[in-house]
Amino acid sequence: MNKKVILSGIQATGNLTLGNYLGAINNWKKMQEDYDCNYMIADLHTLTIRNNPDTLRNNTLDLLALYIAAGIDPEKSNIFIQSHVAAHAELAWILNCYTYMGELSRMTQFKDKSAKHADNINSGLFTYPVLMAADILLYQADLVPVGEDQKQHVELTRNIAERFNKIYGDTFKIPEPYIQGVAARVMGLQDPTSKMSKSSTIPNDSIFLNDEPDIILKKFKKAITDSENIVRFDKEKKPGISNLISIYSAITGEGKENIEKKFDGKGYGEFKVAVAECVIEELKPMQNKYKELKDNPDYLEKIYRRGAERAKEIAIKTLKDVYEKVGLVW
Ligand code: ATP
Ligand code: LTN
Repeated sequence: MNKKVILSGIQATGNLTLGNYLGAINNWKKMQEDYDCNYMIADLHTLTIRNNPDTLRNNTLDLLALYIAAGIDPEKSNIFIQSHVAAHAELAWILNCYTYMGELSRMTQFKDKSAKHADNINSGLFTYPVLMAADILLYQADLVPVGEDQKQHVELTRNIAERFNKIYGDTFKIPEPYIQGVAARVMGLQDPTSKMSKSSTIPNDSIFLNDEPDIILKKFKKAITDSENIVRFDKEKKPGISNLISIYSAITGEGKENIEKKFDGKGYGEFKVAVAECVIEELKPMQNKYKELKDNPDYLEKIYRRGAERAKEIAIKTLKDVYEKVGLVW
């Protein structure tokens, strides 16, 4: 029986956070046995903000090392760099012509990012979700494992694909977002009302995957909570402590009620240390493996070259079909 196809990616914008790990990579790892997995490093998407070229190159390889260190096995999953497969940019152009300005204006990420980078609201930022749709549709993906914040983009992808299929007949598989786990939206430690993000400028708001244990402990100790001092899950009234409970639950596998019982009468100080300790333990093997891989650029190059070849084979089939359907001479 044919396995279902997965495609997902992360932008190469620097240090990954605990949010990226719990919301995305950790789920990717679990899917490798049962699905045909394609995991991409979204370097083209990164160009929507201004990057230093050397930093971007470095971040791209860093992200590749991190995928592997986190347990994405290149023998089981196809790992590749988005810009190595020209079909992504080619299909994105075509899909742009089947996407409406009104749809793109409603995208929450566009609104957030244009507020953040008011001096650089470029058209790439606006059409960012169309490139993402091309990423997904080229591989005829069934499922797209992402964090909660990307659900809207996958829904737009479905709309574009359905619109295209309606005009030209079956061309694209209609993908589903696959959002899993208690930590599908990890919130900032200093601002628990917005998501933990790589590009957050608030000090101590994000846990980075390469943070040293003492830094992780310090950040959790400083996490904003409330004055009740009772470990109880209540997202509305107690967003800070609820976020910490979700993180602890995602890592240990313990249910929320169990955690509330376990820390009954213990206060926030003790709970924060327990959360920090489980995060430190979870990240340790990945941090060690990552350091080894970074010292082995030849191995990394072998993986991304092979990944690009495999990805091209699949992507070109879909692109050719689309070119023929819209009337381009192939
Ligand atoms: P940036 O700050 O550069 O916008 P980001 O931290 O939001 O980046 P992305 O590259 O946009 O990260 O996201 C990569 C993946 O991680 C996506 O699947 C996204 O849904 C997931 N993700 C990002 N932040 C979180 C979070 N706080 N909680 C859960 N999942 C998250
Ligand atoms: N926009 C995504 C990254 C991304 C992606 C994709 C995710 C680019 N292309 C295709 C899933 C499928 C983000 O996480 N910010």
